[in-house]
Amino acid sequence: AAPGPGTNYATDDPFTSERAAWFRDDRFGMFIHFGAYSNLEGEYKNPDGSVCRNAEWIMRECRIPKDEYEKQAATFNPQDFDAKAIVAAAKSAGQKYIVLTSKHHDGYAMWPTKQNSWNLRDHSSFDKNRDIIAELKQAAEAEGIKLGLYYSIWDWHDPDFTSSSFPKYKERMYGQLKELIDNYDPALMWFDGEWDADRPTNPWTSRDGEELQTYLHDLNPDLVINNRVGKRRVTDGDYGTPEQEIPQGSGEGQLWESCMTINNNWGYVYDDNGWKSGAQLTRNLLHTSSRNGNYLLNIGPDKRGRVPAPSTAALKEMGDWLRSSGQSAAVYKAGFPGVVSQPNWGVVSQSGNDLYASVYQWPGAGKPLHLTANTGFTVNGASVLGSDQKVTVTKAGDGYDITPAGDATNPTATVIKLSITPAAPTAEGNG
Ligand code: H79
Repeated sequence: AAPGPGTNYATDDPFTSERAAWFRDDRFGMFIHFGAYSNLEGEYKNPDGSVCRNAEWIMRECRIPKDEYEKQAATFNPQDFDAKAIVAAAKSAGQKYIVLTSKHHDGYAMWPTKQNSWNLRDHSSFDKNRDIIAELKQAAEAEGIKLGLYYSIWDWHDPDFTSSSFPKYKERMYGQLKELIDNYDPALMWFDGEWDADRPTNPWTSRDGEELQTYLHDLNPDLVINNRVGKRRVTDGDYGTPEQEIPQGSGEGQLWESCMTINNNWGYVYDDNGWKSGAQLTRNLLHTSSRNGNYLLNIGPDKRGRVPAPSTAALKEMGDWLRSSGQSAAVYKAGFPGVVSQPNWGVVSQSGNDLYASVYQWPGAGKPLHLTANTGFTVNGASVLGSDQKVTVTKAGDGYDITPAGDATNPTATVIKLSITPAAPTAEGNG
């Protein structure tokens, strides 16, 4: 891949394709898990009265017979799905793109596909004139937010998802993907379910992944695609996809995006109250961006399409932090700091010749925060964002001590901005 145009970044920011430049800049997106499973809201009652619990995996994990799963999906009526409200929630969080599950492993299409009738228009109790993906696209576009679509390669519903009749499945899959691109012009495709399932063996191969990328880029060369289009090799897609984890490294030359839930499930579960705090989520975002990653944070609307209020509240808390005192500069268009090591008192990101030290553990007035330098640079100035307190920077040991005069301004993270001049390279390398 050619080096991206991200001249704002630290010098060791990973190379990427030109088409993923917006993705790298944007840093923060909203994931939406919404499908026929949402209609069960996290539990299935067996004929014998026993209850089985799961979210988007409920069809498989609860061994719901296909006809029973189809029967419940026929009552699915997300009449309160409000694309404008969802986009407003994303905007309030500072999220720049949205990725909606157009089809999860249960194979149920959330748009009026012509490939089969297993979809929200033809197999539901929903208004036949509505198309929630079209609604989301329109609402997102109006607010300058990009739309991406999740699509599961694995399909529990289509009988041709087996090795012997796989070509028939693949043809319908290609047909569905063309519909998605023609109808909704997504900026990004998020594949999933490419792995080797135990039974039946997932027939998807690396070769299938390569073919699919070529097919999609012939339709739209700008389409950003995640690495689960293939078998998650560095060469598959535009970026890596750690799930429910925040890696410590900086991606080793590959862009990455960590997807995570706000509570404990992707799909809606009525009594899942394991909500992460806005402060924790904000620190996750800071951690991710300071390691060259994106953060894709999930909401799971209920069976009527409503977003749980605690999700909306957490998202707004994140946006409030980002909007306050210019702190968003520590996240957007910022990345791994080439010149310093990550400290244990917070995280540091770099954008051009500015370093942003997001401090979690404030040392107390007059006590130093130490930064270990990897290469030579001089510090031209330092300030606490949103505060006029003085910050003293002195050379110390293997780097610099930053000593603030006053107290932390923010319990989530207080950002100290340092303007630097990197040392000119010498004959021996970096001086
Ligand atoms: O869409 C979300 C997940 O459904 C999907 N990827 C994210 C974005 C995903 N598919 N598989 N996996 C994640 C990993 C597999 C987890 C499993 Fe399980 C453990 C499958 C069976 C045991 C989790 C727990 C699902 C059912 C029980």
